[in-house]
Amino acid sequence: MNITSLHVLLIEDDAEDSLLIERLLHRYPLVTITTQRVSSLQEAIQTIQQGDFDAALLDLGLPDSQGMDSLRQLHACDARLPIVVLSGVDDHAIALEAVASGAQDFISKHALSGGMLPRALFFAQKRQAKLLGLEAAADVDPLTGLKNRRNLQKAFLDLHTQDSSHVPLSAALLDVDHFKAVNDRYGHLAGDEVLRQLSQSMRNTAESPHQVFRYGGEEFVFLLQDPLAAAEQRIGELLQTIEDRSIHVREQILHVTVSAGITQVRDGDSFDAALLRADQALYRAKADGRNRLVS
Ligand code: GH3
Ligand code: MG
Ligand code: MG
Ligand code: MG
Ligand code: MG
Repeated sequence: MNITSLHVLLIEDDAEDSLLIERLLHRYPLVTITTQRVSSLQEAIQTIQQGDFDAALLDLGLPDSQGMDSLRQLHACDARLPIVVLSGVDDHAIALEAVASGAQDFISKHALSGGMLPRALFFAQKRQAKLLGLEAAADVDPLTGLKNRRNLQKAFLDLHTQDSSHVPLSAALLDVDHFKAVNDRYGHLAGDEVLRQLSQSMRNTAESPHQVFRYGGEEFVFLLQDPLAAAEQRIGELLQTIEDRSIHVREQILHVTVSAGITQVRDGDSFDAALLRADQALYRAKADGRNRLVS
């Protein structure tokens, strides 16, 4: 067991209930549980932003908010915080609705005894940590460790709507040249290793705030917070670095090149529109002889 302490936000307006709950939590022998108590939803929302909580215990009857509304507002404030709902009403329908609305668990105040509440919080925290880990893993390409295309559209929108008149954005699509021949000649595992090593060079080019994604196969997308000329220089240097790079795969030394199409994102561009222009430019880079950048 790797959790030895839990910091819990207790959102409860009733002083007696609070005392009882805190006593149950503080007396728990296996995990050190600390609590911070607030007695309204507004206070809870302010406190969440300051503190570092592992879980929240939410009373459904608060002076400034009632029922599922509290749950939804709390969830909107911090979607990562696991919430266990407490209610004075032991109602199966409410319990199901709470869990369906994002609560990790529902506990009736009449059923509070012994280790039940600490256990519920402990498992809520564990489940949430697991879930967040799975979600994070789903965004990462397992071969290269780069971000995959799952959040590409969202990343584009985040950057592009950020006052695009002040933050220019360029998009580049890169494709490894004659990569099929690498696989055919050296084998698929060697091909994988080439992609891994190429992705290291790409990661260096995509230092924050720039971003790189493995778009699929041997294709990569860059979102660069650069006007076109600076973006062209950045990707041009990357292509040169890759051309110069000796890729060691087992006993062999390989050299590969990459072609790229690049475009400046325009006001009102959708991601698809920008990517289409980058793809058309990439097509010309291939047709013009590969190992080059076209805008
Ligand atoms: P071009 O210069 O026109 O891009 O030629 P190409 O051979 O790179 O183009 P093509 O699209 O025909 O081939 C891409 C190859 O990339 C085919 C596919 O087997 C290989 N590939 C895609 N994903 C992976 C991968 O994860 N690992 C390996 N080893 N190969 C991959
Ligand atoms: Mg209450
Ligand atoms: Mg390709
Ligand atoms: Mg191709
Ligand atoms: Mg290719």
